[in-house]
This record gives sequence, structure tokens and C-alpha cells, in this order.
Amino acid sequence: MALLPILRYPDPRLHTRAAPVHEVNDEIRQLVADMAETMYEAPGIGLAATQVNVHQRVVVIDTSEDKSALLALINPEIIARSGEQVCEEGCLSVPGIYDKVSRSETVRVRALDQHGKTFELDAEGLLAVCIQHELDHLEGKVFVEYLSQLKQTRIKGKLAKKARITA
Ligand code: GNR
Ligand code: NI
Repeated sequence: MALLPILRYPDPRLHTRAAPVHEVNDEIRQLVADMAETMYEAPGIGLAATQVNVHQRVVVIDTSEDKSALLALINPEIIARSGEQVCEEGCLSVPGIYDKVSRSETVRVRALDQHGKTFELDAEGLLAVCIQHELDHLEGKVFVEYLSQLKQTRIKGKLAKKARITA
């Protein structure tokens, strides 16, 4: 197992569109394990491969309180959605920044599991938010892009200042 470094906004590599996984093999299973370790250590409730500079369609999520519900989604697709909810979001690639984003209330997702088997999952609430947030990462989209240009400029300034202090 290994902890992977997480890219920080506004790193241009966060805007890469991830490619589909062609074969769920040991290399992908190792990536899932390393991403899970990185997510739990952060700590966060989700992590997309894009955030660790691997541009393949792999996501890990665990919205449980006790790290008991690891979900690995490979080549995930949202096949149905309904309703609307507004959630205060954060992102491990945009540390210390939280703001409201409007998303679908429920989603049905189809994905491959760690054995390459297709499954479907119905999600609502925070899990549905997290799935949409992670699928956006695979498309090269960071949640702050839903905010106003003024807010995005302020966030870039804040993170640049913090990067100077911590460098
Ligand atoms: O840890 C995370 N928390 C979170 C809270 C509200 C909405 C979305 C998220 S996802 C985030 C981890 C992350 O950056 N995943 O890409
Ligand atoms: Ni994120």
C-alpha cells in the first residue's frame, strides 16, 4: 500500500479527462487500494484517480462514519438521476474551501467492481453528491467551477498564498 500525492487546484492536470479502464487487473486493484489508503488518511469521503494524477476512470468512495463501506467504481456512468439538492462541498484538491453546489438528489450509477463485474447502485443524499463530485473529476471538472468567476479568482489567490507559506 502507498499514500499518493494529491494534486491541488489550480493544477492544470486536474482538467484532464480520464480514459476508460480496458481491463480490471492487478494494477487497477493496486491503484484502488492506494487510493483508498490516501482517501482515509486525508481524510475524505471520496477520491478520483484524476486527483492522484492517474487519468483512468477509477473512483473510491466511503461515506460511512467508520470506514466500513469502501466503494470502488471503475468506468462509472450515471444512468438515471432525479430531483435537486444543495450541499456544502469540499474537495481534497481545494483544501480549506467549502461552498454550496446544486446536484441531483438521487442517481443510479453503473460501474465495474474490483473484479471487473458490472453492478448498479442507487444513491441519494451525500452519497449521490459524492458520486457526482467524483465523476466530475474524471471529466476534468473541479467543484469550484460551479461557483462565480469572482469566487474562483478569490479561491486561486487564497490557495496560491497558502502554497507560498507551506513551500
Ligand atoms: O472529502 C470530501 N468531502 C466532500 C464533502 C461534500 C461534497 C463532496 C465531497 S468529496 C471530498 C473528497 C474529494 O475531494 N473527492 O474528490
Ligand atoms: Ni474532489
